[in-house]
Amino acid sequence: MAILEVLHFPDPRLRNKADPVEKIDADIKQIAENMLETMYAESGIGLAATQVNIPKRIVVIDLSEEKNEPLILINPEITKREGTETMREGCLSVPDYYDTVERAESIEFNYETLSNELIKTNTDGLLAVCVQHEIDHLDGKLFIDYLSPLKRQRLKKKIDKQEKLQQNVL
Ligand code: K1U
Ligand code: ZN
Repeated sequence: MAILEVLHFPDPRLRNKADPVEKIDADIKQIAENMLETMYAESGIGLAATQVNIPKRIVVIDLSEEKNEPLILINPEITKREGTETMREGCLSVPDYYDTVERAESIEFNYETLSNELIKTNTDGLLAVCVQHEIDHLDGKLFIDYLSPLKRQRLKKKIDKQEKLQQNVL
């Protein structure tokens, strides 16, 4: 197992669109394990392969308190969205920034498991938000893309300032 480097905004590699997984083999299982270890190490509740610079359609999620209920989604796809809800989101690729995003309230989605099973299911609440957030990553989209121009401008200023501070330290 290994902890992978999580890319941070504005890294252009976060904009790559991930390719479908053609065959679930030992390599894919190793990637999924490493992604889980990385997500736990970063105290996240989800992680998409794009965030660790692996352009494949793989997502890991664990919403449990004890961090012992991992979900591994291969080639996840949303087939139906219903209603809207707003929730405060964070992102391991945009550290120290949280904001409210409007998304579908409930979703139907498909994915493959590591044992090649095709699962068709539905969900709502935090899991629905998390699945939408992670599939956006696979399509090169970030939650900050949904912010108003004014909020994005403020965030950009904050990130520019942090980058300048970092350059002075190094
Ligand atoms: O994809 C990611 O960057 C992970 C992200 C997932 C996510 C969080 C909140 C709403 C939607 C999607 C995170 O885990 S950021 C960390 C975070 O917000 C959090 C961590 C522990 C408990 C609750 C939230
Ligand atoms: Zn994210």
